[in-house]
Amino acid sequence: MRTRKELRVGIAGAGFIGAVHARSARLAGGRLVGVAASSPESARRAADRLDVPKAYMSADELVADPELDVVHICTPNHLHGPLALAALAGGKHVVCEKPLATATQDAEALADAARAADRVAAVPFVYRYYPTVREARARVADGGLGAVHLVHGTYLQDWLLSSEDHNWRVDPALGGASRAFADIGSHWCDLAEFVTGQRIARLSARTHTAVPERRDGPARAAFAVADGNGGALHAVATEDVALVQFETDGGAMGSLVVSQVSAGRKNALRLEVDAAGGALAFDQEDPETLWWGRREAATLLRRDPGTLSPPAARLAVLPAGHPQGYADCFDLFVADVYAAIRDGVDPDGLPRFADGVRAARLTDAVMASAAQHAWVDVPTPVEVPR
Ligand code: SOE
Repeated sequence: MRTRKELRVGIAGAGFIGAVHARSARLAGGRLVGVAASSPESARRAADRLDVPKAYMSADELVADPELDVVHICTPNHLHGPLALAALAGGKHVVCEKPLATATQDAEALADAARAADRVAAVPFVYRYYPTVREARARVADGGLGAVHLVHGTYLQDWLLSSEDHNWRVDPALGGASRAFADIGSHWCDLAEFVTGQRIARLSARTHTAVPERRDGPARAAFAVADGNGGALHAVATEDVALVQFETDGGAMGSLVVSQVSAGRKNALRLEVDAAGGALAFDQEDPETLWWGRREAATLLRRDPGTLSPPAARLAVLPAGHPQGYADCFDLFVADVYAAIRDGVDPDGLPRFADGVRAARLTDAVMASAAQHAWVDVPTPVEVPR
């Protein structure tokens, strides 16, 4: 009977993503001890919903619980930093939703604290876990595509299209100074750098608030449809749209359109890498295939464990024709985190706090460039040992 170290898990935050973390933690062999939410009553409802024994009085109580080995932080963004720091101080491993913190210096302090505490500390840039993304990364890395000329794409959603749509992310005090770029542009940039192996070295950005006023209304989950019971209109200080052009440290050019007000687009992350010997394109809403373009033809490569490169096949847990999706990415991500905790391994492509710091620095550069209407250099991370 194979026995493996039991991991006692707490989930701080009971929204849509907290439930996703809870499911993946269970599938990775974690024992869910308890959940915290915005109030004790909300935590009790979440404990019932998630079939978890304990409802904490607060997230602070959860991260201080000596009976936990791993804490998943799924609260609104402004709480990420303090909760992650407290969890690390208490000797826990941490999975913290992006953005790691709403200020770069706080994100850097968290990465330093995780290293000092020798804890596994990860950020769910989970789109890395699509096997077709790993296939694209492997084909760029093996040199088969040649020099990368252009990296471009979009990340489009429509859940904030109406002035009736409201969410804590809109409020800079809860979500941070940047909304659309920090929330989803960060995913796209993480994926672009992950697939190409290149870093965005300088960028020029513009941001736009397309919906200048929104109704307060009861805080609704991401993607929830407005029920028309909104409160008073209030001015919006965070961006709905970000346009970014960039140059990489590998000599490529790039562009990105980020929007949370694009009607009909639900979670449309698209990335294309155009190189000397061919092009690859990934669509998060159609992740079972990878588009491969050459001068003489264009092909749809299928996610088939039997034909994928080894780094991609590792994540292809279902046969071809049995689609893997977003939840599978989360399961594979948490399984890698727990393997790193249990076995001290360094799973290929595991996004850690250093990647959260990178996202924070890119966000700072986008906001600075948009404010100055100028090109801005992006500090290239010093690759620190895990
Ligand atoms: C809302 O924009 C959201 O849930 C993001 O917060 C997630 O990071 C993204 O994966 C899906 O959309």
